[in-house]
Amino acid sequence: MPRTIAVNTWVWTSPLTDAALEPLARTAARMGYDALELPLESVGDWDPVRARAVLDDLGMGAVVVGAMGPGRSLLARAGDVPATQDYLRACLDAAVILRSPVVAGPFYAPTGVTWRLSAGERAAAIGELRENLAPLARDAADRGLILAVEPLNRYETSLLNTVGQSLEALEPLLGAGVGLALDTYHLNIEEKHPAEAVRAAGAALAHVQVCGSDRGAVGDDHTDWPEMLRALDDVGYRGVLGLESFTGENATIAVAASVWRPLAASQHDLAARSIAHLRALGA
Ligand code: LER
Repeated sequence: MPRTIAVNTWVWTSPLTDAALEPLARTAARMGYDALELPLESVGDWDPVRARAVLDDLGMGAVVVGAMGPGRSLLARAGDVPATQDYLRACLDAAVILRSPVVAGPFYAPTGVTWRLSAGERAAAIGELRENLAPLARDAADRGLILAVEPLNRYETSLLNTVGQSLEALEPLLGAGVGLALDTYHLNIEEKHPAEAVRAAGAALAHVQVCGSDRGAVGDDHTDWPEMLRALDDVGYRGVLGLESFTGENATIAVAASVWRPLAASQHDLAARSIAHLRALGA
């Protein structure tokens, strides 16, 4: 049974708008993608009802991705917690309309903001995160959704870098509206064995993002893709594989993701080569 493979519109543009969505959906469908990952950078950038109509027309699925830009945080030291909770509720509402199974993203602190943490400060931060995530977990569960929380590499966050840390931090909330989103780019930087990290995530795995180890095309890199797909099989993951990379042409995303050079011959090439490689491996 082929997997559902999505491409994130961040491969081409940021922020996503209504005007950009339809042509990108058509491009992705022509390449063979089954679904789009739709980042909601600011509520109102694009209309979920309209997006659903565009995707229905193409027979495509959707995954809503939340963006933790400056000031967005579930930790008070790094941003406005009530505003972030409202934003994540708006993402959940969009996901209901789009029939997205999850809302995925690094839902703890702004992406690209790091600071030193003593063991005591870390424990306090995890406590605060659990407290501020708990009402959102209930909102997600009430809507039949999962907030898929993504660990990021050490240069983009101090808080959750590994699967082990994430499982421990989120343990009281896992299963009831909260799971993990794993991105092979971050796994490659932080995990000793990326496929073993996927196996460790097990039933908590709610979303998977893929790209080459340099954020370029899947298959143009050193990742052991057959082993990664075996690990996903081993944990029974049948959710979406979402290609996530970024255009260097947008300041916000390019700086957070540190895209300082083209990662493929073109963004189109990056997307086309990735799905071709995954399909050739039977995904
Ligand atoms: C967000 O999903 C992500 O993976 C980050 O690396 C973006 O900076």
